[in-house]
Parts: sequence; C-alpha cells; structure tokens
Amino acid sequence: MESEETKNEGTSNNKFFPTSEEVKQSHRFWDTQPVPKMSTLITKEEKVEQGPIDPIKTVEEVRQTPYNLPDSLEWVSVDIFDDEWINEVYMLLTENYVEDDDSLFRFDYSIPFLRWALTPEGYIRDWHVGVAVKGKKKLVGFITGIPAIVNVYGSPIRMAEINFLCVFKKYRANRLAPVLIKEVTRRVNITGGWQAVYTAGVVLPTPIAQARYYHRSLDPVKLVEIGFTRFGHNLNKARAQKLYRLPENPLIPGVRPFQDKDVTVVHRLLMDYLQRFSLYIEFAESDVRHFFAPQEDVIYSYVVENEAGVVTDFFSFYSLPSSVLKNPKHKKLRAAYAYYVIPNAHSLLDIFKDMLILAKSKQFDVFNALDIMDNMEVFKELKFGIGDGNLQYYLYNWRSRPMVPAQVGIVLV
Ligand code: MYA
Repeated sequence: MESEETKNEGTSNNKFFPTSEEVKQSHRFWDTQPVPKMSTLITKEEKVEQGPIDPIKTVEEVRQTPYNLPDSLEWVSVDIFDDEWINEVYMLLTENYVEDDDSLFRFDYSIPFLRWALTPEGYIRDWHVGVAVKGKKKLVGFITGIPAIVNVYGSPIRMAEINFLCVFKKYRANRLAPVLIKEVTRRVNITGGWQAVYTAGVVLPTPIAQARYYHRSLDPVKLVEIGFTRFGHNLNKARAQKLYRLPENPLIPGVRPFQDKDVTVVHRLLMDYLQRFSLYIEFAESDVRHFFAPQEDVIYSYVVENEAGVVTDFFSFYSLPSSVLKNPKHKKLRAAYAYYVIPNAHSLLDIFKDMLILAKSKQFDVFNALDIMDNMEVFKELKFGIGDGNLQYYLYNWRSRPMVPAQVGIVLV
C-alpha cells in the first residue's frame, strides 16, 4: 500500500539500521540457525570475511529422516503438475498467505503463476514441501525451494531460493514454521546444498539488504476506492486521472514480445548487466527460456529490436493480483511487478515508461517496483509513490557484508 506520509517522494533510506528492539529481540528458532546476529549490523566491522557460518558438513552427516510432526499431520512432496495438489496449494495460499498490515489485501498467486515460479529446468520436487492432514489431501503448511546459482560479491554459490512459506491460519503460533524451514533445509542439505536466499516483509536475523516497494497508479480511482491509496493534496478524481494518464502504445520503436529465438541474446544481455550488482542470480539459458517466455496473467517480457534486426534491450514484469478483502465493489487488485529490466540502447526511464504503458493497456491497476538495481532513478519522474512496507533480503548460512538496495540484482517473485 502507498505510505501516508511520504507519497511521491522518490527518495530512499539507503542504509538499514535496525531499531534497538530489533537488535535485542530474542528468537527462539532463528537464534539456533546459521544466520548472522542482528548486532553485526550496528558494529562497524570494517572487513567481513565472506563464507559459510556453519562448519562444513558432508551429505552423509545430514539427518536422513523427515522431522517429526504432530500425529495428525504428515509430510508431502507436492507435485506441482498434479491438478488436485496444485489446487490445494492455491487454496492454502489464497486464503492464508501474505496480507498487508491492515488486512485489506492478500496475495492471490494464480495456479499458472505457481507452476511457472516453481518449475524451472532442474527443479526438485522434493523441495516443494507440504504438511497435510494425515490421509487427506488437505494442506496446512507449505514451503518451497528451487535451485539457483547466486553470485554474492563476486562468488558464485549454489543456493536454494526459498519462497511460499505459509501456515494455515488455524495452525498459527504452534511453531510449525520452524519445522517447515528445518525440513526444507534438510532436503536441500541431502542434495549437497548448504546456502539459501529468501525475502520477507518481516525483520528476522539478519537482513543482507532492505528494499522498499514503490507504486505507480494506473487506475487511480479504483486504487482510492479500495483503500490502496488516497488522493493527495489538491487531487480529485478528474485530476488524478489526468495526472496518471498514459499513451496507449509503447513509445520506443521496435518493442515486441520476447520469443524463443531471443533466448541466447537476452541471456547475454542479462548476464552482462547483472554482473554490476553485488547480489544476482547466474541464470542459465534454460532459465531465460523458462522465466521469460510470455504467459498471459503470469509473465510479460519484451525486447527492443532495432531497425537492423538487433535485439538491444529487454524488460519484463509479472502479474501478482491481490484479493481485496473488505470492499463491496471490488474483489481483485490487478498488480504488475517490475521483474528483470535491461536498459542498453535505451534509457531505464524510457523502458519503465513503456512498461507502465503496456501494463495499463493490459488493465493492471497498479505497477509496483522495488528500489533495487537502478530503479530509484526513474520513480520520481514517472510518478511512483513510496510504499509502506519494506522487503528484507536474507542469506542462509552465508556471512557477508550488508548492502544497499542499489547493489541488489535479484527479484524473487
Ligand atoms: S516470506 C512469506 C512468509 N509467509 C507469510 O507471511 C504468510 C502469512 N503468514 C504465515 O503463513 C505464518 O505467519 C508464517 C509463520 C508461516 C510466516 N520467514 O510457526 P510459528 C518465524 C521466516 O509459531 P506462524 C517467505 O516465504 C518467527 O520469527 N521465519 O509462526 C520466505 C518465529 O521464529 P523466532 C519466520 O505465524 C520464507 C517462528 O517463525 C517468518 O504460525 C523464508 C514462529 O513460528 C518468515 N516470513 O508461522 C523462510 N515469519 O521465534 C526461511 C515468522 O525465532 C528460509 N517466522 O522469532 C531459510 C532457508 C531454508 C533453506 C536452507 C537451505 C540450506
């Protein structure tokens, strides 16, 4: 949601200083895990040696059996392509996943989106971990991992990208989340993986970076009706519509949807670009094919092809609607999120403008982007407003220097 105090400011607090409560707070589970202590963020250590926090282990030392669950529950490895199971995952998430602080909106990841996000080439079914009511296809807990090579300050590290941690509302506050996290850790460990990357809205020990969402209204009237934004000073319905109006078609000549034939060149552009950041994924060509093939209501990807037929730039955004929870008129918020954007022959500003135009033409209500990579540069000019929540980036079992959002080159969906 858009923040009340600081709308359209276009500035960012680039350093994360935890509050003294956050530093002092004890964490029954996280204090036992190989993650840095919060206090490391305020002690000004000049040099942090990068590396694992836990002593190096071998696969043989890893616990071979799943963690214990209460008698009524059992582990399942969810087959994302099984219609019944993916439906169960969808229901669990759509009713129980992330909400804003005022419980006005809840993420509503679609089934095609979940399939897309969870099944890149080489995905491991065992890392799609569910907790079900014994003997029933009823999910009450979920967590996922997908494999990725993550580059941190120049070092490529095999990691699991962890996402979609969710516990059914009635089962909350029963310490099921730590069991899910330990079980997915075990399943990653038995494949010889010892590190992970994840993001969360909550502050846990210990963020490597703290990013912020910015929002650009596409349908300002609907956003006000659902309580996502308020008309600011001097703004009414007509003025807001005028302020946020966009052209109907992209302005950069040669913009067209990404196709399979673009995989090699986009892979090269992407990897050349991402190397500038301190944290990025080393995508394989197969990842580019999987993650950027356009899919209606999931992922929108475009290239810019110049007059000579050369692909010079690339951009993408994904579709993540939210359920509108307490509104008589609207049930869904259609939100587009900036994904990977590679300016090259064109400026980031011109590319973002075309993304807004395309998102608007596809009936999205709002366009969201994090203040990571170079995104901050364009927010003011394009009338983005600062959001009210942070997104923390974390590494598991990897000590390294914290970074500012502009050093972060990873977008986790
Ligand atoms: S972030 C999205 C998280 N999901 C939601 O916010 C959905 C709505 N909420 C829920 O479903 C529940 O409230 C959840 C907690 C499941 C979040 N990440 O079982 P509990 C700690 C990590 O009694 P519940 C995403 O998906 C909390 O500090 N830990 O609590 C990335 C406390 O520990 P401690 C979290 O409310 C996930 C403990 O859980 C989170 O019933 C990355 C309480 O457990 C959180 N978002 O359930 C996971 N929220 O006492 C880590 C709370 O110590 C991956 N907690 O403070 C680590 C790497 C693993 C792989 C490693 C491989 C090598």
